[in-house]
Amino acid sequence: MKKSKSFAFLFLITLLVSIIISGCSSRVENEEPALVKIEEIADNDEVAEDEENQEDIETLEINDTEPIELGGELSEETDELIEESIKEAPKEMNDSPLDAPAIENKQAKLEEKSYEEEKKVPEETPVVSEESSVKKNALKLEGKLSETAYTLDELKGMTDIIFEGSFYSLNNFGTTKHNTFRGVDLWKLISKNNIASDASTVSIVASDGYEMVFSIDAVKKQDYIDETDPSVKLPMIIAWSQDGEEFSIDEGAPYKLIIGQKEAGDVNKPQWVSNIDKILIK
Ligand SMILES: Nc1nc2c(c(=O)[nH]1)N[C@H]1C(S)=C(S)[C@@H](COP(=O)(O)O)O[C@H]1N2
Ligand SMILES: [Mo]
Repeated sequence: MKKSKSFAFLFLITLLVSIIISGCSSRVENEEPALVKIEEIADNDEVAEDEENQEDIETLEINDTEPIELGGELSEETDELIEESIKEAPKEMNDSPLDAPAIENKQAKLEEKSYEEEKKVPEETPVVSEESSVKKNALKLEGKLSETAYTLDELKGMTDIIFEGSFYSLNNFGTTKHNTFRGVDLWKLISKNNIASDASTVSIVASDGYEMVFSIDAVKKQDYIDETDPSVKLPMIIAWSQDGEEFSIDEGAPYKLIIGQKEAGDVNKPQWVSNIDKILIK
């Protein structure tokens, strides 16, 4: 019996070699993959009784979409496989010729995987759209507080914490400007959500990854200045409009962090985070 298995294995190798030689430049499209021929041999020799082997054969048969390329990369791969089979032949042949690595074609493995994954999908998975459960263009508050997300309309409804005022900006190039912003007082907004007593920083994170980190004390501060006007005292705000015009949603949620100056000469414009994705308390 062992002798006939050896013969079957040798035959298999011979077959593979002849496939490579004859198929070097040919392309088998959507036909039986060459390796499926193993099944025929196996059936003839009545050695394909092992269920695992049957599964391997089924997997090979699933190949009905991707054409198998013979020659080029695959033939190199096949060469390797043959070398491997020869090396491991004695051990493998004690089980069954079909366990030989020759059928462990990488493509077959891949298909086996996706096939297995397909099989695992329950038949009636309820499809819940993420869009329906997540508020669109919401301002997210995350981290050490009661996490929440506010829509623009919800923010506009918070009349108790709305702040509108003229802010002076100075950027790195010395450019200065005055603009009127309308939004909510950042500290008062955070305070509505049970901020943890050990929270120490507030990160303002934009959808493009731009981020500014402030200490809790910096966010609490309600007396940022405008170096051109000593009468001005400003809180940090999350604004949704500038000079009466709402921010566009083209590049993210329509919120912008606005902060005054700590002292005269303070370059505050780079701290104005546009398109805020979330406010993260740490
Ligand atoms: N989301 C986001 N906000 C940002 C930046 C950025 O790259 N991404 N750049 C900052 C810098 S360096 C400056 S000077 C100002 C520029 O603001 P402006 O685009 O309104 O001129 O935005 C600040 N806010
Ligand atoms: Mo900048």
